[in-house]
Amino acid sequence: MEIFSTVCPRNCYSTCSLKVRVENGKVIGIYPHPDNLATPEGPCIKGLSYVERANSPDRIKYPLMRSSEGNFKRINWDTAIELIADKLTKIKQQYGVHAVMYFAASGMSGMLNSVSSEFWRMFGGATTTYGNLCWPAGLEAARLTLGANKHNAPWDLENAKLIVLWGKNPAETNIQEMIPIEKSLEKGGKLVVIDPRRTPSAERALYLAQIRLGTDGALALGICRELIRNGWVDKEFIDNNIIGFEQFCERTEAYTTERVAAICGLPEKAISQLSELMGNTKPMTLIPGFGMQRFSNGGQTIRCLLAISAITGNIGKPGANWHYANLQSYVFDSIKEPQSYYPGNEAPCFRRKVSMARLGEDMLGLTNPEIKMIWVERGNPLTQNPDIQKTREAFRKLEFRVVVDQFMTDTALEADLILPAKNMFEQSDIIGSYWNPYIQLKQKIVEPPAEVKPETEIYYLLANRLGMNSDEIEKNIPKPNDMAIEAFLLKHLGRFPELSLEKLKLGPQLANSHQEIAFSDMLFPTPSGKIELYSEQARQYWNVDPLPDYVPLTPDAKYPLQLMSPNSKNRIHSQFGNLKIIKQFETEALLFIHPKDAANRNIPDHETVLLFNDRGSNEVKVQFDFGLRKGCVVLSNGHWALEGATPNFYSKGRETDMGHGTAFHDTWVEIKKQKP
Ligand SMILES: Nc1nc2c(c(=O)[nH]1)N[C@H]1C(S)=C(S)[C@@H](COP(=O)(O)OP(=O)(O)OC[C@H]3O[C@@H](n4cnc5c(=O)[nH]c(N)nc54)[C@H](O)[C@@H]3O)O[C@H]1N2
Ligand SMILES: Nc1nc2c(c(=O)[nH]1)N[C@H]1C(S)=C(S)[C@@H](COP(=O)(O)OP(=O)(O)OC[C@H]3O[C@@H](n4cnc5c(=O)[nH]c(N)nc54)[C@H](O)[C@@H]3O)O[C@H]1N2
Ligand SMILES: [Mo]
Repeated sequence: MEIFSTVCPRNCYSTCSLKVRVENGKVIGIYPHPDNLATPEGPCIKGLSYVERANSPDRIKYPLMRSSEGNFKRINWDTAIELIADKLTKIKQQYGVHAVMYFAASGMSGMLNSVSSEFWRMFGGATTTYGNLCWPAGLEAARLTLGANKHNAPWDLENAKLIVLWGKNPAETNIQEMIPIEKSLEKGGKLVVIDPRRTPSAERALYLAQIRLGTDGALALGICRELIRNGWVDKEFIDNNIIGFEQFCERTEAYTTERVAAICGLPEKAISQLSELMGNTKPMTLIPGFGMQRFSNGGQTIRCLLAISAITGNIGKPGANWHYANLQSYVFDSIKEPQSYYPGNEAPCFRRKVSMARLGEDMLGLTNPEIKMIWVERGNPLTQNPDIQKTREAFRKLEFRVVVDQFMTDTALEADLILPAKNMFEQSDIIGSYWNPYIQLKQKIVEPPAEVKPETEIYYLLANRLGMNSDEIEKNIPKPNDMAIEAFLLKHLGRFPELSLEKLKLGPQLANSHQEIAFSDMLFPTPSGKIELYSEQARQYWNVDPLPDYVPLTPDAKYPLQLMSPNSKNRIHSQFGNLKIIKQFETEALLFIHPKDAANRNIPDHETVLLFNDRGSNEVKVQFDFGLRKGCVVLSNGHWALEGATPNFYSKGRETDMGHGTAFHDTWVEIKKQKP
């Protein structure tokens, strides 16, 4: 029996450090790792379920080929590599490299993921994606305003006297954050939640504002107007650190309490009370979530919220900061940052790209050459990308589809060839985080089962089979052995000479450059060197108003209910839901609805209804929720299309106003009884 230190590599704020017990080459126990000050109490139920997941009989363990009857048949690696090499060569010769599409998403993070892009670059290029399903509207909004995305260390939250959870639900999506929130409350701090749902995060809140979806920009501008009118702003901080304050004051004038109340569907008193709290309780930490920026107006909304933190001087101090994303240890996956999509910043061989948000539509629209083949890894686009019917249509038009995954997902089921993917215990990698500040080693602690191979090895075999230049292979793709992987990791750690693999094997490490209190030096790397409430770049790059602005959504008159699809407690997107332990907590997909909205349609609780709009229709069971704002319904994302329940049957392929994010929540639907 041995205990190893490692880290959860899922796309999740917490990025928990873990201790893992291994016996006879099997993972048999998961425990807390006390050295991580941000995640001292151990992981969530998903983290604990790794014992089942790692040893699951449902794992794909061999290359699988679709037979002419449509079933999958086991083939050996030689045949699989030969087949892929043959397809790649023929398609490249006949149509050119851009007829091949490389698609990767966020199923597994780590530094080694860059090997995949290197392979496709060495191939001569490929069509790939730009943008992101997750957080880029907010990232870009904060980058335009503050110049960088970073926040105080998670444990600093206990120093806040006021915490505002604005469209974030950490009790489910970042459970470790609830620890410093509780500590702040114990010390007399106050918690405010702004969310159309009464989430578990709101249980201890002093105030819950159940705002109308997509109207947060107006609320923030209304609050700013009150702050300015009452003199509850930090004059000295503004004079020293902000540009555009005068113009911003003018912008807020139209957002009277009365008007904002009507736009947001809140009582007028709520706006004055929130303003008074935010203007007079210091220090304040404002925590905007990622859910709120999944709208066509998401980026500008986030800029409106950030103005509250800025004009009250709640930036760069203990207990006071803008807590969106902390990229201080997030140094390895630059592909996710919006700047990498700016014209001129991309590698020329990848210049042909399709929007992550409009995947299906864009793939179908490409000509000269049309896409003939796709390679999918670390992603499940037929569950997680919007407008699944379109994406499916685009997939089905292709000649050849390769999917690398651990399980038989919606996307794997559409493949011609499935390659088995390693899991987090089967290959070492370096993991950053977007919340906790540590750099961590995800250690290889067991051998991959049966014929599972990590992507780096698959690419190594393919590169050799394709006869790529051996010096290039040597330089860019680590050989398939543990020493070569460690050497690769060490080489790429180069900019952190203070970190060694030996140190990282013991547990999480902080880089020397880590700033516990972000922006405490008052250095803002914007063009002006100040906080830019007025941003010329906002206009230049995204053609939006240079000032923060509220832009109303355009509802769909045919479908009166707005569909929200937040993240769920017991899954990470489309992962974990297939495990027995998770099924105990979530037996089936449920559509949450306010009882009044249901009564208006004569629908009783627990009834199976038809959920529909122009893009799709499916049966789903309703669950009454008195804590939900009327006019919206909730179906969490990550349910498999196979089970008929993914919200992405209904979402449109639409980008956010900045950052090339995905406007999942600009979705309207209707429900009706199956049997009238
Ligand atoms: N358990 C679990 N944890 C996760 C994940 C997971 O899938 N499961 N995923 C990880 C990832 S990749 C992400 S992006 C994060 C996201 O986690 P969060 O930042 O918490 O984002 P969401 O769950 O999308 O939405 C958060 C809240 O926003 C609210 N909301 C929706 N629309 C609006 C609006 O118009 N105004 C306001 N004020 N609120 C609104 C929703 O009701 C929801 O409660 O979680 C990470 N952590
Ligand atoms: N309607 C709606 N849709 C949403 C959202 C929403 O709020 N509403 N949220 C969006 C957000 S925030 C995100 S981040 C995305 C997430 O969507 P995706 O990025 O697609 O992430 P996951 O579903 O977590 O994982 C994708 C796949 O990666 C596989 N995988 C895990 N590890 C490995 C590995 O090492 N190698 C390989 N090859 N595969 C591996 C998993 O088995 C899984 O099938 O979903 C988005 N979709
Ligand atoms: Mo995400």
